[in-house]
Amino acid sequence: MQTFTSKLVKIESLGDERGQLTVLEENKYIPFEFKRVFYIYGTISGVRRGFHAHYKTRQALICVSGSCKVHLDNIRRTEEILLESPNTILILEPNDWHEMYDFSPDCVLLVIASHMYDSADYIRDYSRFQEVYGS
Ligand code: T46
Repeated sequence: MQTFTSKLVKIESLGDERGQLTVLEENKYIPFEFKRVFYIYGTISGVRRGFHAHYKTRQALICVSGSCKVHLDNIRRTEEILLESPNTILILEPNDWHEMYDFSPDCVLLVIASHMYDSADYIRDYSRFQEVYGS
């Protein structure tokens, strides 16, 4: 992932004899202040979602259950990321086009976002993505 601004971060798990607990805090493992949390689950087998980049929204993606893959594209390179641990975060920067796929039936993909939802912040057209981030 070295040429991507997005990056994978390992989180410490606070486990004891009762089980596991993981904490996420602003400006610690999540390198931004966040305004919104949503989660994607019950994804039908074979479905691919995403297909966009953003202008400003930064996000943190965590598979808190199950697994899924994320396809990243920064115009110069593509990469496939496997998310399969509640202790790994993908810090997804706005300039990386992303698609999520291969969701396991038990996948719960938690997403923490820096901004409130705004459909105008999405770049859903690949040509527009190349115009904005190509140079
Ligand atoms: C992203 C990836 C990782 C809202 O009304 N509010 C929200 O906060 C969100 C996230 C979505 N919506 C509505 C918009 C659509 O009508 O929920 C519907 C499904 O959203 P979308 O098709 O954008 O879902 P994905 O899985 O393609 O993308 C989502 C996020 O939208 C996006 O920011 O980066 O997860």
